[in-house]
Formats: sequence, C-alpha cells, structure tokens
Amino acid sequence: MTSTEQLFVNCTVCTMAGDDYGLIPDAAIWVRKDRIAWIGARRDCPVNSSHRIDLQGALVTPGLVDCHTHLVYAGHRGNEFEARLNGASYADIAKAGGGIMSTVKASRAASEDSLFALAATRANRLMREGVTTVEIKSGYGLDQDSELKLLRVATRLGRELPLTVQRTFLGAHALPPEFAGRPDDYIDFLCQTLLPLVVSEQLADAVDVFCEGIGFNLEQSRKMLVAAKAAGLAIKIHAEQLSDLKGARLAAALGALSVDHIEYLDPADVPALTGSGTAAVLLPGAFYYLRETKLPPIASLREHGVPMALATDSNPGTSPTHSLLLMLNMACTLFRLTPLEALRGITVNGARALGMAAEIGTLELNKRADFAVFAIDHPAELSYRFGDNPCVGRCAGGEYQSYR
Ligand code: DI6
Ligand code: FE
Repeated sequence: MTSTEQLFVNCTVCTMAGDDYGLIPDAAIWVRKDRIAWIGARRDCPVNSSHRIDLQGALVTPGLVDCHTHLVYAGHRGNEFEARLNGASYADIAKAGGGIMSTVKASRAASEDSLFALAATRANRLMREGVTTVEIKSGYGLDQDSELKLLRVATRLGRELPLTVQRTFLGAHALPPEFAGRPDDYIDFLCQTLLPLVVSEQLADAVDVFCEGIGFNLEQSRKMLVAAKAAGLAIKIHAEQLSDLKGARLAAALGALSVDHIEYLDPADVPALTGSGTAAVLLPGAFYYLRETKLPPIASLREHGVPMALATDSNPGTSPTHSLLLMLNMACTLFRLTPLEALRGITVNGARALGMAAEIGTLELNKRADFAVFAIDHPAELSYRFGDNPCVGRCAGGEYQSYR
C-alpha cells in the first residue's frame, strides 16, 4: 500500500445505503487517495496492510452533510434575543434597525479576511461533529460588492479547509434599503446585473430565494429561479416558512434540488414535489428558535416518498447554532422523525438536496472517502442524546483526523 492508501479496521460501518442503516460489524474500509477502494466485513477484505488505522470499535457513518447554512456573516443578534425576552416585538427591533438588516450592515462593513476567519470558526465547529460537506449561502450583502465578497469567502472556505462547500447565491434574501419599496426593481438588478457576475466569476453552484411575506412574492421568486436556471445554475427555495405562498410547488415544477423550511406546506401540495426528485429540507433549529407551532407535513412527505433532508439553517437571526447533531434530536423530538429518517436527513438525503448523491451520502465503493467516526454502539444514539458530541474522528476526501 502507498502512503495514499489507508486501511481502517476494528469498526462497525453504517453505510446508509438501502432501506436501513446498512450496518456491517467488524468492518474494514480501504481508502485509496480520496476514494473508497473497498468496504465490507474485515474477514473478506482483499488487502492486508501495515498502514492500518485501528478505529477501536467505533461506529462509522457517511460524512455528515449540512445542506442549508448561512455561515458567512459578521456581527450577531444576541442583543435582539435579550430585547425580545424583555418584551420587544419583531417590529420594534426592525424599526430600531435590527433583524436581517443589522447583519447586512455588519457584513457589508467587514473585510473578506475577517468574514473568512469568522466563517472558518463556525465551519470548524461543524467539522468537529463529523460534517464533511456544507452548503453555504450568501444573503447578508444585498449589493453587488458585498454579495460577491460573501461568495468569494464561501469559495475560499472550500479551497482552504478539508471540507466540501456547495455555494448558493441568495441575493433574494431581503430587500436592501437602496431598493426600499421597489422589490421588482431589486429582483431585476439581481437577475440582470448580479447573477451574470456570480456566474462569470464561478462563485455559485445554486441560487436560492426567500419566498415569504417578509421576503419576495411568488412572481418575484419565479423570476429569480427562472433566471438562475437560464444561467445554468441549480435552484433551491426558502418556502412556506411562515405562510403558504405555494413557493414549494413553484420550485418543484422548475426542478429545484430542494424546498426548505416548509412548515406551512399544504399536505395536498406534497404530490407536486414527487417526480422532480426535489428534496424537502427540514430546519428544526429555526422552528424551535422562533417557537413555531405549525409542523411540516411529515406524514404526507413520508407517504409520497419525498426525500427528507435535515440541516442547521445556521444563521444569526433564527437558528444561531453550529451543531448538526443537535438537529437530529430536534427532528425526532419536535418533528417525530425516526432516528433512521433523521440520520438519512444528514447523509444520503442531505446529499440529494445538493445534487451530490452520486458522490457522497453513503459509504459505498468509489464514493468520496468522507466518513465520521463516533464512540457509540448504535447509530440511533446520535439522535437519542442532545448537546453531546461523540465524534472521535473524521475523514474528508481520504484525509483522516483522529480526535481521540
Ligand atoms: N429564513 C430565516 O429564518 C432566515 N432567513 C430566511 O430566509 C432569517 C435570517 C436572519 O434573521 O438573519
Ligand atoms: Fe435559511
């Protein structure tokens, strides 16, 4: 075996391929460069090598996928959290310049280097739990230079960290003050001026839009997503988070990779998500933090076989967390997902929500050598505990790091 070949032994593998966990006790994983060259029961392993890594009886899952984050931003909103608990309303806070626009102000003022340092710290917290792929949106710039700056930071994170980064252009996150009262003009600016620059600099893999009463309406969302498709980018949507504007139907009809939040998605609209392969991305962190009570239509998503992904929605306003493992417990406790469904949500279905299922999300021959190592006996323990991190090692593209 050469130095780019490693044999991992003495572990239970949870492949997440097929209808169950895909458990292989006393397994071996042969990694060659950044690929899985062989995986199965150690007794059947075709290679015997001195360059072996003993995982000490740990449980190995596919590398975790956080398929919805807003990791690149400056400032925080802890003051607003305190104000709200002292009785201030969202309207009071917005009037005082709070909310998304306070994060936009801080992000516009921050340098690319300082934004990189802030986001890298957040990404490292996710990686320490076993995350190997993360989706990162823009959306706190809302002008040409700042949106490009945020996307350059996201691109740099993927280049400088042992982490796969999928970048999403979310210029249609909120209406900036320069376009106050003129949302249609802002959408035209995004589609005709900013999107072409994002594409020419190759700064995004997908485009997203916040389709909501406090965001953009259905027609403005359609315009943004149609322009994104015409520019050759994948599309996603923040839909039905606070009301039912039929954004999920629109995005699925346009072939979106995912429809995200969907607390207010009408169960009767779920069949419209099938056929296009669109994944539903559940975001229990924002649901919990906003003390939302309207549950996503989980039973209908299950009935119609819509892949359910799960993500942190890490952002300073409605989901200020850097723990994807916590989302597992929240998905089970708040949304009543089973532990198997929840773990699918941050592995194989997280990969689907990013259009990366051929590359990652399960532990199978020739997939990327992305896996997480946990000091637990059964995968359900990952959802059972909350606020705990049993990750003792992580392999990203064949680069292994032990945390023991
Ligand atoms: N939905 C959300 O919950 C966040 N953005 C979005 O589209 C809120 C972002 C923030 O409050 O900073
Ligand atoms: Fe979000």
